[in-house]
Amino acid sequence: LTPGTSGRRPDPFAGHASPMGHGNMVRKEDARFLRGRGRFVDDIRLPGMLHGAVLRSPYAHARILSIDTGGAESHPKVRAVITGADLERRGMAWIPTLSHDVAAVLATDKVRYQGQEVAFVVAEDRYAARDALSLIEVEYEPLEPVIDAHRALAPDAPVIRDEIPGRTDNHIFDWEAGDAAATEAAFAAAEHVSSCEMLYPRVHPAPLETCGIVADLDPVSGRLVVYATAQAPHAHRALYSGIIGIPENRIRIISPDIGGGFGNKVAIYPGYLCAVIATSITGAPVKWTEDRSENLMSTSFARDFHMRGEIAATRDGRIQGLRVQVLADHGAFNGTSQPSKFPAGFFHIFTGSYSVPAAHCTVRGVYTNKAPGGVAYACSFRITEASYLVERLVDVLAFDLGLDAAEVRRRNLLRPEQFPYRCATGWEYDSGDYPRAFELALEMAGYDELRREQARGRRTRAETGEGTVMGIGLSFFTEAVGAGPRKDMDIGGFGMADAAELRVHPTGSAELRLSCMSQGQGHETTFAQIVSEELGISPDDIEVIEGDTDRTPFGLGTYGSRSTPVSGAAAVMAARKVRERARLVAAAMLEVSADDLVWDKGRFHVRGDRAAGVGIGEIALAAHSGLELPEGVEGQLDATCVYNPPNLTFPFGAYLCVVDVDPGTGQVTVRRFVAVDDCGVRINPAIVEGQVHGGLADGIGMALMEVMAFDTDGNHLGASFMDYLLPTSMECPSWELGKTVTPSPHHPIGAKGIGESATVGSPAAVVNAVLDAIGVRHADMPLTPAHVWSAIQGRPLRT
Ligand code: MCN
Ligand code: CUM
Repeated sequence: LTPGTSGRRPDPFAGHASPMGHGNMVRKEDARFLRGRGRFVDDIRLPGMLHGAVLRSPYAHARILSIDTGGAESHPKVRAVITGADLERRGMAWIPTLSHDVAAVLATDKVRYQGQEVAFVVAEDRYAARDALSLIEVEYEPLEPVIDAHRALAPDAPVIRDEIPGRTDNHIFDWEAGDAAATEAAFAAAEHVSSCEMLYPRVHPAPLETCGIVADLDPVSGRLVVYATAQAPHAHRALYSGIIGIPENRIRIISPDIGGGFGNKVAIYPGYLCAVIATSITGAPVKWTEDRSENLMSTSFARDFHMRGEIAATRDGRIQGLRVQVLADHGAFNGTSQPSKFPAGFFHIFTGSYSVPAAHCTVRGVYTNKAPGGVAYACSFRITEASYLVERLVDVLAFDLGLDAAEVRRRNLLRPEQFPYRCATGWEYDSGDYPRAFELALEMAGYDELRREQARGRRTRAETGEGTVMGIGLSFFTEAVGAGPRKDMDIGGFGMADAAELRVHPTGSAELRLSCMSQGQGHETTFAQIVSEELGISPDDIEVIEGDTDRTPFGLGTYGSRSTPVSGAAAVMAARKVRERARLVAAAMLEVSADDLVWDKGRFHVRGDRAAGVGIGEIALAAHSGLELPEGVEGQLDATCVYNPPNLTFPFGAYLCVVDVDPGTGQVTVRRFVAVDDCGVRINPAIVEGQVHGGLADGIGMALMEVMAFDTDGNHLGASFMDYLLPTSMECPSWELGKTVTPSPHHPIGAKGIGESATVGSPAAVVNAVLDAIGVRHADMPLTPAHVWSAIQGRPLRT
């Protein structure tokens, strides 16, 4: 990491190297991260800055009888105390969500989940703000909480959202996809039907950096500057403007470095709005930073899908139909951040990677006394749930028919000639060679030998009653990332296109301004590589600018692994526009026709005469010089592209997990994990592998230890990392990665997204492996030792 060197290192993929020029260059951003020089929201300190703290509800469901803020207000360091009543007077106690609902900013009538925001204290320092919280007296009348999603629908269940006139139940929406009649017919005609109830438990993205904000309203200019952990700065600006009524041109959102997002930092949280209101009340900048418990208890959770899946097949395991009913626990407000027309996200891609003639799903959303959210944690808008469902069902089918799980997959995987493939629920998969990736994973793992080892182990155990049991779990996933075509999807009314602005400076260095936002994915490196590949400028000389609405063009930000599919494509197209301008400038420089020029790695030369040429650096200088340019050719070298993707990209992968289970204790050890990913053309293979490593660790976490559990009173049982367990290197094996490359036909460089693939694909492989080891048909995640042990005893625990 010597400053000024290109940071290139030997390519471990030499032989099948990345088609992109600078392949595995080390991440530019690591020079500051590894030296502790990252700049995160909590590092922002403005002169005269005050600190906010949130008073939260101890109850899951209670009526607020009174709030007395007198004690807190008389604290010598407290500058302001804000309650729901204050917000009500400003018309801001409730705000619209992206899912056609409203959510409370500070509770007025009732609290609806434990940890809900009740009041906001602003003080001279963080300690005083926290101390003053205990001086606020709130009188609550506890109400019966609704914690179980099934109970939410009972006729006598308490109505959580009784502030909505005429509301008499906790039902939010019913949604369906696919062809019900065709699916019914497929099931009626099927030789075999397997079904299974399964829960994808509530989990949390749990980034190491919690959410935070510094809001600074200049009372003279009326300009609001917000530093925040925002995955989508431009979307945030538009939403703030709509909510607080300051025109967008007077709001600047700055996302500095983000210490992990994983979907947790897409939404606008009450603490942010309170900080904005607090700066307007006090005239001083206000910082609010969540602590760990606040993050785990109150911000976007993920999953909580109760699914009943059915699979119809022939006796030899050929799938004829898939059917699923979902009960979706959305918490107290429907606050999922996803394309507006999709109340269950992209769950309807649940036919997965298989040729399934008929499919149908229904999703029913309900309110419960839990935090809102639902779409987070590398979920690709609920493809995590969809992928888990189908991969579990295929294993259940194999179990019921007494077939090998690999063989059942082999019989049903989409074949290359079926692409582009329109699945039974309407998605058009862009490209894929599934059997190749699948066979590669089996070969890397030595599948047949593993099965033989398993058989030997079972015999030994039957004879001696001793030893661990080994299991092999498979999954094959299809992702849909890069939302999305404007005609098909929008978020809060905004079409999902993103822009890139590229400027090549006179001396040949460049800057690329993007609307997406890295949270650790390495955009400063990979987007520079994209432009470098198109223009021949060294990636070290290309500055990637993100996360500042004053310095970047409009776009909807980073989630759903859309940066490469959308902003990446925009960057390519902007660079190609610059190249075309450069061609005209080069033609003027060389006094030849532009048509006679040939582009060769950063240089135009005259056809047939390699020596007669000019490099991109010389062209850049000339473009800014007094050179006479032809009529209609603008000087300078810059371009903008707003990219509206024609389709999503469909990365896929084949995963195989080997576990050893101690039947005496239920302890699971992940022995091996083979992951073959295909995300089309890889821009930076090392970064892609890093993304996969992270997602595989996520999968082990969710499959074996992560869960946000509640007691019957609605108390959150996982409000710290002592209780909400995250996987560490101790639980992870040394990953064995493989790849195939099937370019996306519609992306300008054939790249597909990768950021969430492994999180989507891996949980099923781990669960399938554990259940294979213990010979149990189904048990829900997380497969903690207690769950595994109970499942072995024939009494699976519910989460
Ligand atoms: N990349 C590549 N070649 C490809 C595809 C991607 O080199 N064919 C590179 C990209 O250039 C980028 C990275 O891989 O540097 C991820 O790209 P992409 O798949 O486009 O995903 P995004 O950049 O849009 O990231 C979002 C995705 C999501 S939605 C979650 S959630 C998640 C994830 O990324 N959160 C993360 N990975 C994360 N990784 C880290 N370290 N931190 C998070 O918060
Ligand atoms: Cu669903 S988590 Mo990511 O899309 O930010």
